[in-house]
Amino acid sequence: MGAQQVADRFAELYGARPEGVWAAPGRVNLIGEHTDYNDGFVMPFALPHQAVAAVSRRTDGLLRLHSADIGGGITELRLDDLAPGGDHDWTAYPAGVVWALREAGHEITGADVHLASTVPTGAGLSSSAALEVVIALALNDLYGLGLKGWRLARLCQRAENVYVGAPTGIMDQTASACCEAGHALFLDTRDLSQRQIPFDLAAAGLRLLVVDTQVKHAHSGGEYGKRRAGCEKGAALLGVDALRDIPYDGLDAALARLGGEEEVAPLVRHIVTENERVERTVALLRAGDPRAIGPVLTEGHASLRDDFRISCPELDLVVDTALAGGALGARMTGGGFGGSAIVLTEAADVDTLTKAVEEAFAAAGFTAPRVFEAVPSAGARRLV
Ligand code: GAF
Repeated sequence: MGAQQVADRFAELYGARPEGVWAAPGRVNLIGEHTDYNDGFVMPFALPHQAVAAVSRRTDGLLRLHSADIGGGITELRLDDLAPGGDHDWTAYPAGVVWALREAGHEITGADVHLASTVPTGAGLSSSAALEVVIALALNDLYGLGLKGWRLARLCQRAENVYVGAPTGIMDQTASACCEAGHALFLDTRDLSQRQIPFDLAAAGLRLLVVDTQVKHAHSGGEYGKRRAGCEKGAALLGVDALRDIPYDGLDAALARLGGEEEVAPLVRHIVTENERVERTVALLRAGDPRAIGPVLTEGHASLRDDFRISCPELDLVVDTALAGGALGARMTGGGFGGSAIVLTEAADVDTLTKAVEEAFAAAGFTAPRVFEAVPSAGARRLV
């Protein structure tokens, strides 16, 4: 989606050129799933797919929103009427950001917005975080708010948690705001410290496929919240602030203490082992051995399927088919209950694996998946 095209459409809609055009990407999470609300480690990278927003300020307290992707005209909202709760459509993401900014004391007097996004929705690739971050960055720049990186991400997370009502962690917004091309972002969600880890798949002769199963999911639904509550219960039973505080070599003792807690114990096991998998992945990439992360990704899938119980038949079929076809590793990515899986493969095997997954879906009677290569791309930025 070109900046010029989005700016031109803005001019048609609002009768003047926009003050600027911004972009914020969706993400793939390489490893570190559901660890972000447990103060743990995550390792996403940005997709080339992005939300692009043309934006101008207003002075009359109105927020006007238009999307190229969703039918309908301009939605006009009064800033003073913005409030969490209620039924929400796509406008809740940009409106929630404006609400969160104003609630944090930033002076916003209105905006005209035209948005266009290439991030697939409901695919576990953070289309909503991309919408939030692109609006936050545009308003930050136009209103000179001085917000950057994780501070911007925190406000977007607040919009999602409180305004939209989805109890998600900080990973997606931070990925969209902070990722860099050619790198994965190693993020400690406890103190939000970050390290950019070089992740140049092409140079290593590798590819990472994203397989969107087309099974739609939403985190405002109950299952995500139940997992989060289960993790918080685990931490409370173990007497720690967050499951991050259980070291990998203390896992057996922790599980022994949770003896009768059949619901909670597997959740604890997933979080503790997943944090260790993120650290192992970072170490392998730093050692220049990207092929070796394959089995770590696959272990992560088994843990999400068996302990965290958030996979689904379509995601499992991608992983099983890819591994049977010689992939180096595969796992579901994102919040789960549908969405996408990732497959790490030798470049030469891309076509064979893609065909194998498509055929397996057809044989199982599933909707045809959408398969594409993910290249670690740039984070949010001003385009014009
Ligand atoms: C979703 C959430 F938005 C993230 O915060 C994270 O918890 C992820 O699911 C699972 O790792 O994308």
